[in-house]
Amino acid sequence: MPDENAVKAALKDQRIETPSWAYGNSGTRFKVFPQPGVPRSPHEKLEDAAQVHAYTGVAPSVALHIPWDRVDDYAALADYATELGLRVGAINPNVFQDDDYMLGSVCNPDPAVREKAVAQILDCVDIMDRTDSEILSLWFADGTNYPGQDSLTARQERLSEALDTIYRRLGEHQRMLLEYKFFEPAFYATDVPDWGTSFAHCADLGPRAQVLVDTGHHAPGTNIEFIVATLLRRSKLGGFHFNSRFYADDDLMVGAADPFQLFRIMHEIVRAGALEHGAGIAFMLDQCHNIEPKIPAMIRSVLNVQEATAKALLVDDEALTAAQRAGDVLGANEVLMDAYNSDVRPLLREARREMGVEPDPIAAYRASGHQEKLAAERQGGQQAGWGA
Ligand code: PSV
Ligand code: MN
Ligand code: MN
Repeated sequence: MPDENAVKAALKDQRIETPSWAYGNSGTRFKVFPQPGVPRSPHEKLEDAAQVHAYTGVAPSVALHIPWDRVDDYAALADYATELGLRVGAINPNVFQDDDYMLGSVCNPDPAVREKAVAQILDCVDIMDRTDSEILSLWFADGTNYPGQDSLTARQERLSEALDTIYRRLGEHQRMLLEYKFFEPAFYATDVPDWGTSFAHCADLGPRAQVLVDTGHHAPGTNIEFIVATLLRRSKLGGFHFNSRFYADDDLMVGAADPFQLFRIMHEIVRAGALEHGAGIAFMLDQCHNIEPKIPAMIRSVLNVQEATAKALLVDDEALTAAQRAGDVLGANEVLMDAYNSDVRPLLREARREMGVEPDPIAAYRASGHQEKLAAERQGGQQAGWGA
């Protein structure tokens, strides 16, 4: 059986990154519902992220989205993050919201548009330098809507050329993660639709290019843990964008739709020894909170990742391996399900007490009156940019 102290130590050590865009107002193409107390600037988004970290103790970094989080002085923004006990996490270049990008960004048939997109991404690497960010997180909305609209092969060539330019600009301590998504906004062919395409480009580029798995970017029924295991085997898993989906890219709270899937993913991570910091897997959230209050939703999401991780850590690996080797189908499944069905909340409360944070972060945040204070202080919160 796994040692309880070792399990707690691993949980205390895990880090989960929150995204700046989850703190702003968001919605669907039908309506963005503004919420009271929402941040009015990137600085205020950091302040909200600092609350999530204060209540959980495991969320010290914040991903930025450029230009949604545009400021004049990025070094000063990073300093402000430090003041709040945070640091800047992944930088996400936005190359999908300009009119120029109607036919794509780095895969666009027009070389001038491709150049503009690459320049924008290189600017983001400059921002990484100024903020000490180590991850460039790339997601391209590129694709086509109609058969024949553009050459699928030519678009891959353009993508490869752009990625190569960007890769060569990265500093020694920086890496780029290439995210895939099976459809939307392009409906016929997406240029990076799956892990295989992302893997192929990353393999061509080199060790500092890795695949980013966004859990919401798969067709229903996809065995995501298999993808995770395959990428881990080749040291090509860079990290996650956690969220959950019922239908499409729903961006709901991680672990809300399918906590069992999250557990299965974390089981592969734990089994491969990839929870340790040295493995370099970035556990990031990529969510929108359209109808629920954002700070507690982020806290809830962090707790959901921790719960899945705790269950994965509780898997009796020795018993599992023995059952697997013996071909004991039911026995092996039982070992896994035993861990999944355990109530890890008391263990997590204990780990939090030992860390000096609130054992029940949601209840403590609710009781703090912070949300009401924000609602009174902040008027006219910003839109996250997404769902606009
Ligand atoms: C769009 O699908 C998306 O949700 C991707 O997952 C990106 O990571 C995110 O937006 C931010 O650009
Ligand atoms: Mn994502
Ligand atoms: Mn997404």
